[in-house]
Amino acid sequence: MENREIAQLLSETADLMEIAGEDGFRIRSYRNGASAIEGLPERIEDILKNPARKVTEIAGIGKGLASVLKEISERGSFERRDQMLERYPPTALELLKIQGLGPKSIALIWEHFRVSTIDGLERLCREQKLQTLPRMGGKLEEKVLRSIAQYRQRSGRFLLSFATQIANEFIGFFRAMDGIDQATQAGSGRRGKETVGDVDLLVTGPNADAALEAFVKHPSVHEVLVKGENKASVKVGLEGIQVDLRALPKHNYGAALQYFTGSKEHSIVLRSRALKMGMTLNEYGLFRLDNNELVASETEESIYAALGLDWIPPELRENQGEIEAAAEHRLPKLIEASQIRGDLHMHTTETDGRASLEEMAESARALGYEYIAITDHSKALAMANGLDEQRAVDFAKRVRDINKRGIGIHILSGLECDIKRDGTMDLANDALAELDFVVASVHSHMNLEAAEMTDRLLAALECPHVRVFGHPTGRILMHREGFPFDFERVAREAARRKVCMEINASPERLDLSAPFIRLAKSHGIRFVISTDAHHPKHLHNMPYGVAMARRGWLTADDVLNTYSLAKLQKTLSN
Ligand code: DGT
Ligand code: CA
Ligand code: CA
Ligand code: ZN
Repeated sequence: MENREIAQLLSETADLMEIAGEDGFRIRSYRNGASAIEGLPERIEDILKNPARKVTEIAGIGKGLASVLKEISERGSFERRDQMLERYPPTALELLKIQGLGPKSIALIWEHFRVSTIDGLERLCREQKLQTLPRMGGKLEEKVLRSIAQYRQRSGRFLLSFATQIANEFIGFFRAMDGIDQATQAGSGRRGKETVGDVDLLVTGPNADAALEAFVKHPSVHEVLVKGENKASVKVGLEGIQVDLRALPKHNYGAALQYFTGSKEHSIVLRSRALKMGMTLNEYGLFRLDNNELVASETEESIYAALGLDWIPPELRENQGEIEAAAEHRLPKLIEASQIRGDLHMHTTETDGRASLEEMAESARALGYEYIAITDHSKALAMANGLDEQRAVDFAKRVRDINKRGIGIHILSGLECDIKRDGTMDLANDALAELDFVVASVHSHMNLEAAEMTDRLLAALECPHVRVFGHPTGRILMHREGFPFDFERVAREAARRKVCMEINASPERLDLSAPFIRLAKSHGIRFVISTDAHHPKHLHNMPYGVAMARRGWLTADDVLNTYSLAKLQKTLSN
């Protein structure tokens, strides 16, 4: 079993225990265990098999969890999970994803109506039976019905980070086989879309057929949906994400890669361009219409070139003007992950982060960064123990001392300052003035009317110390839409005041999305791409933010954290 799957068993069990109203200690230990295991570079199963090792070496795993892990590796489940599954059907877990319903309500609904499915819950709301339960009313029924509709819309999709992880596991597996020349991800994952419906993979090489055979027998495959001569589709892992694999001959790999990368909208325009040029394009190649002669098929570059186009990076293939730009040789030189020199949004144990400043700095240094900004929360986030003015000023001084001493990477003293409901900053100006880097973010009152939210954000931009507008729309993928406001007005004002917009690389946010990035850029905005790390392992999420920037047509020059420290500081002081 992969670490990811083991972690999932633990967190599912914790969810079921929460529904059962069990004590918090055990639940927390399962959840902490799950997150420790997910972040582990080694496989738990390898550690368990090694007599010289103990899983209790891992921070977050005690004796109790160690025996649970042993049991999981032996039989794929553990006693506590089995008990919980006897009490509540696994479908109850799905109800936790409906906004407006907590674990207690789910338990109550199960006890009264024996309902544990989305369809059943929908019926209860329509028949106005939910409101017969204590503390539930007609308003809640309406809210739950809305949440169910939203849930259905987004379900069946997966976060880019999750799909990438699955794709990379298989690609690594194929590349380790003999006789495989290439293994590549195609589809929406290759285009860096923030959520994907399924994972599309291509392999080529003399042993591509063997790769197909090995694919359907891979241990993480739970179900084989289709198995043909040169393609197969399977379901993987407990989440049941679909993975499609195609085994191809080398001579048409480029054509297949182009076809299966999509998007469909991009390919449709490409095909009509081919037709106008007397050619036809399909997954086997580009052919002349008059005599069926093959024009190009082995590489994507040769196909685009034969169509009179520069090669178009996958992230741009959404039929948003990229084909015209490629024809006129004016595609932007997109930013690359290797150009990132620092990370400008992260948290530490001072507030709700899981590691100290020194640990975060060391991990960032190991990534080759030149600088980071530590941006803990401000006091409005009381639950996170946010900084008040005194702590912020003390922190700025501490950072100056650390930089003087030197720890191998430059630290900017930052703050993620809450934007209060009225648009004022959570901390007073004289405290903010002590800091190198203030990110202003909305974390509360997200349900304002658009006009009020716009005024609030415009007011926030008036604070002269704000350098960045953090996770600007507040969206949480597949969970919460961004809050409504007049984005263009705010972008124009931010550009005028030289406030950057953040592209938050946290996989659940990826906020801003590509259309907003392009819109903001058209108003002169510059950007930072930041991980918002709450743990050293989150620093590795940077490429997802870079993918959004690329989808938004950004170059390195548009993104401040590709600059050298000297240039960054100069830009910030202007
Ligand atoms: P997803 O999986 O929903 O996130 O989106 P994609 O883009 O990965 O779509 P998917 O997996 O259905 O198909 C992969 C690619 O294959 C798609 O981007 C373009 C190509 N493709 C699939 N079906 C069609 C089709 O009916 N027409 C054309 N032109 N291309 C298709
Ligand atoms: Ca796909
Ligand atoms: Ca597919
Ligand atoms: Zn935040």
